[in-house]
Amino acid sequence: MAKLILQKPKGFYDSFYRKPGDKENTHYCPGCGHGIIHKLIAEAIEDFGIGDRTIMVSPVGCSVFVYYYFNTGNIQVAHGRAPAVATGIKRANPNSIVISYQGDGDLAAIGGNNILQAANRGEHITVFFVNNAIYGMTGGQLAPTTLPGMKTSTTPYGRDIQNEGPPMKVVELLSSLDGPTYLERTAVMSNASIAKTRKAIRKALQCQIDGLGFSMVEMLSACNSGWKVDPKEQYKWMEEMMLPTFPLGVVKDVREEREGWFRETRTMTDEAIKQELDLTMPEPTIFPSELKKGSYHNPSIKLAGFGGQGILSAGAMLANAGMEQALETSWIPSYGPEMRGGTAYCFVNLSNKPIGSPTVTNPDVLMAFNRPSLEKFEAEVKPGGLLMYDSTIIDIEPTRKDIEVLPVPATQIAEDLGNTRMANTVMVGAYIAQTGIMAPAAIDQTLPLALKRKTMVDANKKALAAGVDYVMSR
Ligand SMILES: Cc1ncc(C[n+]2csc(CCOP(=O)(O)OP(=O)(O)O)c2C)c(N)n1
Ligand code: SF4
Ligand SMILES: [Mg+2]
Repeated sequence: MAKLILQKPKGFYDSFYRKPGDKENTHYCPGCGHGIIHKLIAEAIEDFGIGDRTIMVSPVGCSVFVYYYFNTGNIQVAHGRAPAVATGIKRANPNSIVISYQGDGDLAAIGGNNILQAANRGEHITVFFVNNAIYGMTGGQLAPTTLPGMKTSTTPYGRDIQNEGPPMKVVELLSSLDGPTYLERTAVMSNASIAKTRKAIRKALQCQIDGLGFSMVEMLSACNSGWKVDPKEQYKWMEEMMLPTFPLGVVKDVREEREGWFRETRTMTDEAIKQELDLTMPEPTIFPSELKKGSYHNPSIKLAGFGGQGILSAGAMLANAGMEQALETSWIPSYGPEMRGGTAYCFVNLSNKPIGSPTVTNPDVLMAFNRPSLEKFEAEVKPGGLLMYDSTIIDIEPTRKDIEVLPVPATQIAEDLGNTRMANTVMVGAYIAQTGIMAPAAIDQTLPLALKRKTMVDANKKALAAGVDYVMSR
């Protein structure tokens, strides 16, 4: 009897450690085509032995979390921009294998011109295009690939081709360009079609490995949630609804006619770049504060709270001042799906060395502005790190013993100054005083950049000073 092997391919992480909650299963709806397609790609990455040089570019759409799953380099990009980012990665690292993974809303609607231009340039990237004929993630709106007569939340009477035009046939469209090398449309709906998709995925990747140019597989894929179809009926639905509009098969394959080539990169020293750009950069003055107390160098900082508490502005205060001090800095707001629940996060890095990744998973410093953030992120702080929290509004205490904990009654201090909304600035003041990472003057100078309301600059300078005073007088 055949043995069933329940094991993840090595192209996946053994455990999806980035994913909140369940680390074993994907976040997709049962029956969703994305999960099957992920597995086929992960298996190919393992079999080709390219995991250590593959970079997956995740789109916006249900597959926004591609980076939860693939044990490769990962980057998540703005809606529709995956081919542009993939182009940059590939050109800077010609030996890498760059995969742009995109849905039909992402690729054919908002990113329509991006894919057209990348294909036309014949970029040496591989695009896996998941066509489920709908915007799955946002609740089932019309996509360029939605089928005639198909009901969506934005076409409740069905797609009317006199109104919305006929479905866009992307591989056929791209085949009219000279750029692409290999274009195929497959489906993910039966064992035979999955086997063909598996083969096409491998052909497309091989095309890139051999330096032959742009390759793309369009995969028809089920979205029973978006279609409002019983999962048991989804493959019948695909056969009846999708196949007449989207014929399967190879649409263009000129691999035999093309010769492989790899772009050369030019490596330049920092000095040469400065000379070429005629830049006279100030030498970094590293952590020049007179308030310097401890060893808090090169921190990765997570700021977390509710939307409206000025989390992003607090991060911007630190990042702007860091730039002013000629430090390497990064600032990334993060309010993705949590936006609906009103949570806002911000990641900041300040460093005297180049910053590898701007995301902050395990921060050196956590600034928690509300109780859910403290509860959620306390465990993530690096041992020996610093946890600051607004003790006016957080009514619990952190439990970790291996980190430094600094309660700051930021909201109370801000209220005493006449405006509780400046609690964020008080916290920044407390932070720079506690760590000595930069002088208050550095933040003062750049405050107008971080604040939306310029009339609030003077008041915020006072709030900053009050935060500093709070720490210095402890
Ligand atoms: C700039 C921008 N515009 C709109 C959105 C909202 N949005 C999120 S996902 C999505 C469509 C995704 O559809 P698709 O690419 O087909 O992916 P699927 O979920 O179907 O796999 C849209 C419009 C956004 N996140 N960003
Ligand atoms: S909404 Fe559709 S595309 Fe998104 S996970 Fe569910 S089935 Fe998949
Ligand atoms: Mg879609």
